[in-house]
Parts: sequence; C-alpha cells; structure tokens
Amino acid sequence: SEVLRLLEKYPPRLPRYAYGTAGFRYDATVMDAVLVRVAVFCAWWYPQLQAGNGTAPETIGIMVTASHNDESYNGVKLVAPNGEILADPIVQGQLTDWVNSDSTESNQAGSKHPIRVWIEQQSTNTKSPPTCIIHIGHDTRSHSPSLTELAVKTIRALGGQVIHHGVATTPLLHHAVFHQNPQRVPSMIPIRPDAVGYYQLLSWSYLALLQTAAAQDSNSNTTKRLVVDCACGVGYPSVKLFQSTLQGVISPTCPAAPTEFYCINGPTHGPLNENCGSEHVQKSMAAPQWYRDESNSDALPWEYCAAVDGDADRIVFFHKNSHEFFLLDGDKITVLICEFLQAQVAALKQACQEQQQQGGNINNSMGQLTLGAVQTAYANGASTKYLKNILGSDNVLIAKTGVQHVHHAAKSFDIGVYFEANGHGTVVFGPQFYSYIAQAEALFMAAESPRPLSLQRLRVLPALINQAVGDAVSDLLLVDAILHIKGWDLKAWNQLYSDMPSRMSKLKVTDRNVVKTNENDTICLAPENVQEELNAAMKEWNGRCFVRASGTEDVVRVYAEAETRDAADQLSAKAEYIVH
Ligand code: 16G
Ligand code: ZN
Repeated sequence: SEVLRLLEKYPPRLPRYAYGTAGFRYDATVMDAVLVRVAVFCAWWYPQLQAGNGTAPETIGIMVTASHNDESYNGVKLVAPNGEILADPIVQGQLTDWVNSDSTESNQAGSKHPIRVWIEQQSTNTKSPPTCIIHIGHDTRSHSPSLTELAVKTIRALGGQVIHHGVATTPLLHHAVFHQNPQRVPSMIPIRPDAVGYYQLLSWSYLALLQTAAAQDSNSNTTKRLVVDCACGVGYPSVKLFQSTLQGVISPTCPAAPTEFYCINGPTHGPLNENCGSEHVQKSMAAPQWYRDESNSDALPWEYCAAVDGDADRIVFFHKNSHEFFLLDGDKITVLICEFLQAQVAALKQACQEQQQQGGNINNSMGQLTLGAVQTAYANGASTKYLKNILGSDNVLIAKTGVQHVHHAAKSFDIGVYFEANGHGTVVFGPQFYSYIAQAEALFMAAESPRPLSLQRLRVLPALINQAVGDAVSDLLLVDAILHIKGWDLKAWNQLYSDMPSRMSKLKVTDRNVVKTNENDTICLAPENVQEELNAAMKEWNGRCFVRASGTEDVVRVYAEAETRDAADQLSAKAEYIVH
C-alpha cells in the first residue's frame, strides 16, 4: 500500500524520538519519519474518538512548527479533539511507542505493531466517507511545507480528509479544532472553524471590548502605535490579516480602534527567532533587532512594544527609551488580567445585587465566581505575592512547568488565568461562568435596564480570548484593550509591582534525570539531601530557589531570587554548587 511505501521511504533517522514538553522537536532533517508516523497515528486514533459519541464529528489537529527554536529545527504539536494541547500521557505514550517501532519489519517474536496490522487491513475505497478529518497547518520555516505534505499524503492514502490551513499560527489551528464543535462556547452565532472565523471573532470582540471604554473616557481619540516584533515568523502575516479584517468590521456605528499595530520582522526580513521574538526579548532583557532598517531603528517608537515567538503562541511586552528598558513578561500579564477581571466580577456582583433589590427579588442562586491564577515555579515571587493579595492565597496555584499542566490547573476555577513567565498563557472559563453571565443577562433584560459595563465586558471576553491555548494575537488585543480601558501606558502597568532580583542558570551534568522534583517543581526529591541543603541556603540568603531537569535541553535549570541582586546571585551560585 501507499502508506507502507511511505513508511519504508522515510525510516526513523534517530535511535529514539522522545515526546518533549510540547510534542516532537528535532533538527528538521530527521523529522520526515516523524511526520509520516504522526499522520498514521492520527488516522488510527481518530475512529476511537468517535466511539460512544454519536454526535457531531470531532476533529484533531497537526501543527508543524518548532516554535521559538531557530530555523534549523522543526517539530510537530498535536491538537486534541477538545482543541487543547494533547495532554493525555497514555496517548502520548502510544504515539511515542509507534513512532519508534521499526514499522517495516515484524519484531523478534514475529508480532507486528498493532498499528501496522491496522494499516494492512485498510482498504482504499475512495467512495466511502472519509475515515478521519484532520486539520493541518505549518509555520514559515523553509522545510515546513514539505514536511506537512508528507503528513497530508499519508492521511489521504488512508482515506482521510485533510483540512489544510497552509501557513498558520499554532493558536489558529487550535481555534479551528476547538470551534469545529459548535457546543464548546455558548455563542449566538456560529463561529467558523477557520482563518476567516478566527480573525472575525478577534475583530468584533476586540472592538466590543474597546467600546466599553468609550463610555468613560472622552480624550481617547489619539491613535497609539504598538510595535509588534514578529520574530521573522508567522505572527507577521497573522497580525496583518487581523488588521485587514478589523478594517472591514469598522463601520459608522463602530468607531475605529485607538491602536495601530506596527508589525516588524516578517518571514522574509531576517532569520527566524534570531535576536528577535519573545524568547530573545524575555531571556536577554533587550529589544529585538529590527531587520528591515537597522540604521534607522532609533526612528521606531519603542515605548509601546510587544514580541511574539515563531508560531505566535507566546507574547511579552516591553518598553525602551534612551535611558531604560523594561520587560512585561507573563507574570505581569497575569497580574494585569487578574486585576481587571477581579474588578469586573466585583462590579457585576454589586450591580446584580442592586438590581435584585430594586426588583424586590433577592435570591442568591447566582452563586459566586471563583477567579484564580496559575503560575509555575519560575514566576517572580513579587507577582505571586501580589496575586495572593488580590485573589486570596487559595486562588493562586503553582503548577508544573509546561502548558499542558498549567492549562489543566486553570480549569479548576470558574475563571482561570495562567501565564508562564515566558509569555505563554490564556484565560479559561468554566460552565459556572457562563451560567452566571446568562443569569445576569436575564436579570437586566427582565428589568429593561441597560447592561452594566462589567457585564458587557465579561460576556465578550470568552470570544476575544483563545481558550484552547496561549495565543499571542488574542493576548495582544486583550492587553491593549485593558490598558485602553484603564487609560494606562506600559509604565503604569509596570508599576503594579517590582520584580524581585532573580537569576536563571543552566548546568551541564552527566545525567540530568537524576534530579527529580515534586508535582510542581518546587521541591527536589532526588538526589537525597539536595532539598535540605537548598533549604539552608534559602534561609541564609532569605530567598527562594529550586532546581529541575529541563524538558527541552540536556541541562539542569537553577532558579534563585532574593531581596537584593547580590543575595540572588549568591543564592544562585550556592544552589548550582549543591546540585553539581
Ligand atoms: C516548552 C513548553 C513551555 C515551557 C518550556 C520549558 C509548551 C507549549 N511549551 O517550550 O511551556 O515553559 O518548554 O522548557 O508546553 P524547559 O523544560 O527546557 O525548562
Ligand atoms: Zn511557540
């Protein structure tokens, strides 16, 4: 069969491929075998997803990208049927096992891998309905189209249907899979599971949120310019497509947006993720290189800037002028969003109570909404302290590093906000949130009272925010709209709290996997005594530190923070010495 031929033509090129923090990611030259096998796996897995679910067909997604890595890498991320990152460890294990099975021969015992047996049983009857429906997209790397084509060919050879998004951001692909099921978010209008639907949804919800500011502030007719560094990747065409869709939505009744997005560093301007993009800005605490016109980079207004990564699922903000640079990372974004959400939830609660009193109809059946934040151990202690202050300490969680863990923890709240310090994050809304909003709507509708601003804002957020995954474009618009509503610039936002001095370092060790940590990376369980010694060091320098094995590089990472730069550096040095 065609599929067996593809498997033979693209044999594994590494002794073993490992499923990393976000899928397979390697040098692009060894990825062909992975793409063919991932495609087979998806076609094999798909029918099992339909079992017991006789309703609308679910889909899954394959995204070809190596995110913030340099151009020489490529990778594949899988989108689960619920539109989120594939997080099921059993499925990840099955996939890894299949990718590494030498699928051209039967093993010693003479038994074939069950997926190979399944392939051999497939008959190619082109008349029958598609055996699976799979969304596929890829980033702007030079080898991404050909790797994607391998997956497409494989799926079609197995009788599957491909919904090809071409060059796409990772969050666009998640949007497509998420909204393929129309029940996922309560919505008056069907949301198209494609690029058109994605940019339309962002455009109208962004404008709707901005409109809630116009009511309170009259001197808002000056246009701000927001420079968006797109890492020389797919974020560039994505923000541009958003802008053109937005232009089409603006009408006489719907005023223009107050912000002009000025994109720099597109795919043809320079090397992907090199000296630019969110990873560069966050890790080196410096503005990106501007590839278009280096000599003139001072001409850019660097007061209000953002940087996204190579597949546009992460974002950080920064400000630069002649004498200072400051970074607004994922922690600062969490705090901004939580502050805003908390004020809206409190205002809505009060407005509902007043409305009920006026109507002489007090009932407490609406309940409470829990608002929580999830961070990782890398979150700056000052941000955690600030969040605990405003949300209550029970509503601030520390989860294991990696989006799949943080996202999952956020779902324990009615409104869960999560961001990793590196800028990957979003907000998720639970069923209690939607029912609360519906009851509030009904309350004001019945009384023929206008909806309070808090209600107008909260009801539009699930449309603006990509609940499937971190989304740089959605986060960009959300942050810009919140700042606009508050009348803040980056300086005002940055002053919410000051980061504690911190240091992140990496250590080459013989075997990084001897370092074992607890469920959220905060305590070192092995080697023995390490945690005890770290505890003593933290006491001595009055700070916090932890160590963990990286999931993406062959190193042990060490993080330390303390009240002063000196203390943080010394604590870091001591922690490095302890794990060495
Ligand atoms: C991956 C993760 C990111 C995490 C990072 C940690 C996703 C989509 N990405 O890039 O969330 O912060 O790994 O890297 O889950 P490390 O294990 O090398 O420290
Ligand atoms: Zn990314």
